[in-house]
Amino acid sequence: MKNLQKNDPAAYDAVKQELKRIREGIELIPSENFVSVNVLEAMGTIFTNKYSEGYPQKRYYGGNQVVDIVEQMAIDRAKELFGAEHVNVQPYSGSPANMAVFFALMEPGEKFMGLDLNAGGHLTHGSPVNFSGKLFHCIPYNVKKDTQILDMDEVREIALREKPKMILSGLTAYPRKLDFEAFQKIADEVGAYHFSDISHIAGLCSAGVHQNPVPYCDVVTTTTHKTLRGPRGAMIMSKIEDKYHDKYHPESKKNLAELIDFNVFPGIQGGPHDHITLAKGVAFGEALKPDFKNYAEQIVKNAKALADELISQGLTLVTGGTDNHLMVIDLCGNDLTGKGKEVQNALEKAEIYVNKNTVPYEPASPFNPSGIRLGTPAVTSRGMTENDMKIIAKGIADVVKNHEDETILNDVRKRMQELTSKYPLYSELDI
Ligand code: DSN
Repeated sequence: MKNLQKNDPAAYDAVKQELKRIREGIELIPSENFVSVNVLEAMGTIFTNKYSEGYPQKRYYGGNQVVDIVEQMAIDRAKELFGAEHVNVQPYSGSPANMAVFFALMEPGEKFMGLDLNAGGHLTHGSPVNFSGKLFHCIPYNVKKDTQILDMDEVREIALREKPKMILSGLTAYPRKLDFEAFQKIADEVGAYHFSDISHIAGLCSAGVHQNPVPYCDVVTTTTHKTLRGPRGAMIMSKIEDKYHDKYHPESKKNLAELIDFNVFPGIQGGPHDHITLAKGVAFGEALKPDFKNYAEQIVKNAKALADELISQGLTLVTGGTDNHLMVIDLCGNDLTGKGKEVQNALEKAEIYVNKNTVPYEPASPFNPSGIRLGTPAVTSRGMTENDMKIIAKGIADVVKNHEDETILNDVRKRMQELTSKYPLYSELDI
């Protein structure tokens, strides 16, 4: 970064500070990861200059012959990775991807089902403060109060009663596996579209460590920057044919793939970010390599090791553990109800990065919730394994139990720095 260093020292200094932070700290926010230097390089290319509204071979601007190759490469690799019939790689991020799907499948005011936000759903799965809950009629489904686990019989009962036009399966803070086949059966029974948002677990799904929803669903969205370890962005995968064309879109001449594309552009977006499309293709290429399967398996092994040790250290986890890459500490179990923000800040002082989160049937508020969400994609990318998770879990437990004791926070910080010093991060970068 010699040019930035010379010409904009303030910007260069910010990059250096952030590099120091991520090198020293323990990154446990489950939606974050460390992309490869190949992906970083792809994001910093001259493709950022181009405008390419439209799709390969059908553009509104000239000079897109190379961009067409780039976009088609990303599409082809994504199709191979997930076994998808159709892929749109243009969504800027997860929320616009989900918005395009809503607009493709639903009319304002129509009914759909999504997982309750406090139980681990996403804002775009029907929260009243989001477009999905404002423009459409969300019937939330929830986890069981006693087990905090999804009950598919209950999901089915709601679907039979409410007859939604769409059922949305997906998660951002639910630590167990989703049974996409069961969701599909329910959707079939009530004649609803099945739309799945696998933003968090896409890397696990592509590697066969979690059931892949693509064979079952009408539409699947994912961000590309979480377990999939690509650039910030998203994509939409779908079937080509619209199974409910005659029932829901009798006037339309478009199949499902065309409906999705039309609702991304011109529906809600303008020009795609071609430098990011290149980086998506690079990341999909990496995820197609055999090593990525080992990586995905290690994410889950690390999550289990972290969860087991947190429990051994006396902490309570939502649902009692994890099957995927994430877990949620239920602070109510340690008399810290509504103290998620304080605990998050204390962990940050110890250079352990997590995010405060609601717990199912949250007794406090979303601003001062009772949970801490954490996960293992980023620490696994650094090469950490199960023994390291034990050290981290002990550090987390010490902070949770002593979150106002600066001496202990300082001691944990030193232990975490000692651990991270053994796992160099981005040493290839010349910064
Ligand atoms: N903000 C993301 C997450 O952290 O899960 C979801 O969009």
